[in-house]
Amino acid sequence: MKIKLDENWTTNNNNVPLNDEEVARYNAILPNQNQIRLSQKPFYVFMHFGMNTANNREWGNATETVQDFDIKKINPAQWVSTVKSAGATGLILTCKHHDGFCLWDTGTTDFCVTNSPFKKDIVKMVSDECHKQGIDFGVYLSPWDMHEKTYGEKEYNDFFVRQLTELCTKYGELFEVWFDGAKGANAKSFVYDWERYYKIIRTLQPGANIAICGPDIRWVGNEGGKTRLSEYSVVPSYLAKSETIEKNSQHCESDASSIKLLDSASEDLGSRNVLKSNADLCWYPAEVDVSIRRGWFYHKNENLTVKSAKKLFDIYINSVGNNCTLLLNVPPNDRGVISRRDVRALKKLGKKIDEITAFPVIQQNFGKLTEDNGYLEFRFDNVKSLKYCVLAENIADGQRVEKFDLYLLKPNGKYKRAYKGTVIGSKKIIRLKGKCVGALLIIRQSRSNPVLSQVGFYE
Ligand code: FUL
Repeated sequence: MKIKLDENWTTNNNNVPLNDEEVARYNAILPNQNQIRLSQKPFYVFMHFGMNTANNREWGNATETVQDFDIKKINPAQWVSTVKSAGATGLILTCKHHDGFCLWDTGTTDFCVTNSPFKKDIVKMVSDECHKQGIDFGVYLSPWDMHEKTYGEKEYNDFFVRQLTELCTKYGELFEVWFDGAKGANAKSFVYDWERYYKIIRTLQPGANIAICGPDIRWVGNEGGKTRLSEYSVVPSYLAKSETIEKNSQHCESDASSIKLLDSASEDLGSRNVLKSNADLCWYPAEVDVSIRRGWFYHKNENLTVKSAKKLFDIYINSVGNNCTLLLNVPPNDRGVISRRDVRALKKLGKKIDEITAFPVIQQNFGKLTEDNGYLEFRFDNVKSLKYCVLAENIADGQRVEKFDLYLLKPNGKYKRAYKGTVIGSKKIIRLKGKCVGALLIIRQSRSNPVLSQVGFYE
């Protein structure tokens, strides 16, 4: 293969401007502190648990009663230790799904867990356990509520704000609030007062990121663990508008667990081509939400659909290793524990994640590359069988790299291209194989000088 080693960002930047007004406009869009923290803790677990667990359903049907919640006990200590064994750092609980049943002791409705045979406040039990075992706690609160009578009337906004306020004040610090855009096709139409909801969260939980129908975290656009080739964090602001998100969300129960492939229209969200025609831009990084099983809630007849550790690890590489965060759903079962099969897969996943960086060959923080840094060359002290290369940009300086190539220097003295990449962002994990004695990283295209906080090679 002929290698064009002479072209890089310091020579021709792939024939696009390295610095001009447009580039400065893109690079002025930066993550806030909460979003930076998010990028440092990019893997956390979703737990779908509630009325649907008891009734073996994915969505409720508005006929449920508190008596239907006949779960006898739960084991939050096991939930949280399972999360930790997978290497995840947070847990988001479905405090209220579309059926409207609240898992906490709420003053807003009788339709809640403390009026059920279970009696205890599950949000309290789970959040206490997260704090005890040292992981973050977050809440999912479904805006669509098929049980609440005021849904569809403007009073519902007050009702929802009261629920949100309870969750934001009674359960300690929240790291994320997840607003689902899903709603049944036949449900009453309703205009949510999003700005009012956001204000409550900003005031009561200033450290929380607001996801999906929210301004901080973007839904990747499918629930199958897929990501785009280039996941940009700087995108047009209209993507964060609730109307856009609601339109793209689920509208029927059978949609809920389906794998939607990305359509080509939405494949490119943040290239220069897209950004140049959009005046308003925002920092809106993608989150991949995907279930370990076919459905979001536990169903006994889906025990055989538990994804293998290998599959989960592929999803991890594709998400966390592709400038996204990963929200992996692990539903506790109707006996109040996470089933054995899931536990086993998660433990193995945790081991695989640890192994990525367990045996470093070289790890370097370059910071801002200067005009001399056209190629970053690495020589190893002997022949290595590399397994991973991990790259990261310092996103506090924005998302800059648009194209790069990674070459490995083979023992015969020849370079072989191991990877052709686009964006790097908060993390890029590249799987490698074969023997080599060195490596060469060439940034081909960047928005101003690249700022690399990490280049690591691992055996
Ligand atoms: C969807 C919901 O309809 C599913 O039940 C699930 O909660 C998923 C995470 O979001 O929109």
